[in-house]
Amino acid sequence: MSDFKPLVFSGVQPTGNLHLGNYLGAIRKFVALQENNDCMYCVVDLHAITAQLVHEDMPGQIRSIAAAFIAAGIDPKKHIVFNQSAVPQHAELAWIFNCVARIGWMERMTQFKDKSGGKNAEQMSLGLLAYPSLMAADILVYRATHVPVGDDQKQHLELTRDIAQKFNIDFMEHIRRTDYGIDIKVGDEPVHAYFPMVEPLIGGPAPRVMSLREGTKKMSKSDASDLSRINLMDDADTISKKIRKAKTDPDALPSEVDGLKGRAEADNLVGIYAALSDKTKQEVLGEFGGQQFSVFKPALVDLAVTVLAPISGEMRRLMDDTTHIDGILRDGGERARARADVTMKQVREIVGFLQ
Ligand code: AQP
Repeated sequence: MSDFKPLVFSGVQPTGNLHLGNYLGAIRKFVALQENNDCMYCVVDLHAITAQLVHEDMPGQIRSIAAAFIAAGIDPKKHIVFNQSAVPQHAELAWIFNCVARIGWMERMTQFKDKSGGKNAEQMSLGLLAYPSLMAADILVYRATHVPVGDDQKQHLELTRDIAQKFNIDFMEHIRRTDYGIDIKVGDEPVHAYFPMVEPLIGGPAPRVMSLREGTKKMSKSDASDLSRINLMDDADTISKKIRKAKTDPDALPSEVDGLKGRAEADNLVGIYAALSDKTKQEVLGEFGGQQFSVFKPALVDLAVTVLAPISGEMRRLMDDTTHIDGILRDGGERARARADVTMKQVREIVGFLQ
């Protein structure tokens, strides 16, 4: 297949207030990648009902994620911004992947264990267990090759590769009978396949932003404490209060990155500063090494407000004009459906469904 091209895909769940972790781990990377790549950015609303079925304002939540994408700098004309439920092919491919993947693969996912609280697993929705299968379908229904995500999604992307690989092997002979195959490498082995092996794009100084209240727990929308996270829509006073109250230790900042070992909270704040200022942690410590948090925290407040205020201002403006946001999502949905339709016609043929 000669016209197979790299494609960037990623998604964000409309499950509440976007926070600094979502921004640094994902959205900021989305913006950087759009310069040189074909990108699709999705509000994954089907995922949002896996942990909690009923949401008070689902339309508002969907719009706010789309508004965050645009406010952060994503160009919806050059790239595709859409919501997942507008493209039914995601769910169709996810069903096929449910039959490719094994239950044990799903039960091993740490996010499922965390969200189900271990012992309560049997009380969780079947959708929560199958979440990674839908995520694999989100990506592979476009045969996307690169996925920018935070570090917490690494395991799900490994599973996406496992699902792609099993599909490619299970249907190897069927794929050979079509013109749709591609030549890829699995490790060093050349393989004729249908689905590519996705590359996760994880990295930078803050791939996993941690809670401001507990340096060993990730910053999350669903954390009961609002003080644990900086929301993209927080105003300057709130950001200042949250950073001032952020848990730290009594020591001064070290001058070398090695000195952050065993100091999860300090490491987190330095990582946030580095990511927000496009510096390395070492460069930040070059500036603040030997200083107390009483000096570092106000500098972090200034930086966070400078970076986030324009984004939250633009998000508010966009959220006031729902017609505009809805138009972007509708247009993106149409373009995404056209692409997904090509893949699903081929997948149905490979699997052997009459159409
Ligand atoms: N703390 C984090 N640090 C870095 N990246 C993060 N991401 C999430 N939290 C952090 C990245 O943000 C993208 C969108 O995440 P999501 O909303 O789709 O799902 P999530 O990972 O489950 O995020 P939350 O905030 O923890 O939501 P809830 O509480 O609803 O589960 C992903 O790329 C993710 O890696």
